[in-house]
Amino acid sequence: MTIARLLAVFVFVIISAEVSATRILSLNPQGDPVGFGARVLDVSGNGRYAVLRAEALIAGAPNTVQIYVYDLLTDEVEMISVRPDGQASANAVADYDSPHSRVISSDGRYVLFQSVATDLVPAVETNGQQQIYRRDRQLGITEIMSVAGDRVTAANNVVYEYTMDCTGQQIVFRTLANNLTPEASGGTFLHQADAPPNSGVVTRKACRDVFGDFISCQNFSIGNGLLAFTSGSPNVSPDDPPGNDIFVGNVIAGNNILVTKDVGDIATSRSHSPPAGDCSGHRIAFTSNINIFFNPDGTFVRDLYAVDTVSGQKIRFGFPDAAGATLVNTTNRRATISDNGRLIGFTTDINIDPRDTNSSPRDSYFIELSSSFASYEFIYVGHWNDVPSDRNSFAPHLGDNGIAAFVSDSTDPAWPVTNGFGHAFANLPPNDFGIIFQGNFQQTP
Ligand SMILES: [Ca+2]
Ligand SMILES: [Ca+2]
Repeated sequence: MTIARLLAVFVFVIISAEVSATRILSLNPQGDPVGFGARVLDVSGNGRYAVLRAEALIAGAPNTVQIYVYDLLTDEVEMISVRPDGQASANAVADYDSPHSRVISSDGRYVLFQSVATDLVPAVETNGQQQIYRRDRQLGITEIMSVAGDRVTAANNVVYEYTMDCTGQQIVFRTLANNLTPEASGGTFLHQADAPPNSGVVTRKACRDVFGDFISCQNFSIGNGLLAFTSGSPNVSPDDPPGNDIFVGNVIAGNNILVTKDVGDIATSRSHSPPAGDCSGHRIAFTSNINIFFNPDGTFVRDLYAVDTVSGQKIRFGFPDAAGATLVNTTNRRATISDNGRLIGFTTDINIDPRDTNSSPRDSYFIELSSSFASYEFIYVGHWNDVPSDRNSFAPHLGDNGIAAFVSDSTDPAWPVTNGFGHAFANLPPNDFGIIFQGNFQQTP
């Protein structure tokens, strides 16, 4: 295994206060905030499509939670969790348990979701389990992804988290099912959606240790055949310290690189967020309490990091003052990343931007990295046309063009009246992103 070269990166930090604009996405056909609010699951790499989980966003939709794609260019909303005839599935879709990871391909064509419904792909016996499905928006078809190599035998036990790569062809999921591969055991599986049927590479187990044995791994992201994950198993890499760690490895063969490598004392308590990976698979963002880089506070507090496992570059993101205070904590423990790896979404209780004057325990921001990794800039997301949320803004997901979709339950009069439910909002990219959807963002509530 090649040991990545580790480079110290000296960063130059800017706070952006450029004018941007906000709009609400989770409206019903009458133009009112939809009942019970919405969640933002992802934004496509091209920045055009936001994936929402909500009730009845379009006319004729049932009052059950379904998956929708909001087209930020045309304002069209498309239901994703549909039967072959295009009508809503009889069942609500499952909650989404891996909010750091990708569920829409970069071009917006493929969308991944989980449901217990039996009417999405009626020919498949779902064994009474929630299964993973991929909607092809171009062809208007839905296929099951949590299946054996015959593409018919569905998982026979609980399916947990799921994600896919930027092309939408590599799907990773975790399940207790023992009927998917010859190993006849549960674990994490890679489903190659475009592999020839019965080719032997349609569905395979993933995550191995240094001995080549399959291990338990969780919280994954996948890009270009590289899997970022956490595992508490021993010997995941040659230098694996005791306890839970983040790794990036070849999804088939193993050959894992330890990402959460301690600088100085080895932390006995190891708490990490899920690693969020870009399309290349070798750049990830995450939070961790261990010190993987020079850390001004010298203690085991949680920090936000980005690591590139090919170049060896690492950055710890701190508050832009001399102390470099940590941006994150247990409440603000998750990070997201854009498909191009340049934008990193996070939430913080620190009012970094001058417009952010609230006392909210979490507000949405993202970091724009320069292409060289040598500098970065903070962009404030969780506001309504520059008015800060009076409550929380969270779950920022980012298009490569700087479009950010997030959730807020704000009730300040400057915001749409949302009855206290968390709703989906989109924030216009600041000036320097090259505005492509500006016309759509000139609306006021
Ligand atoms: Ca370990
Ligand atoms: Ca704030």
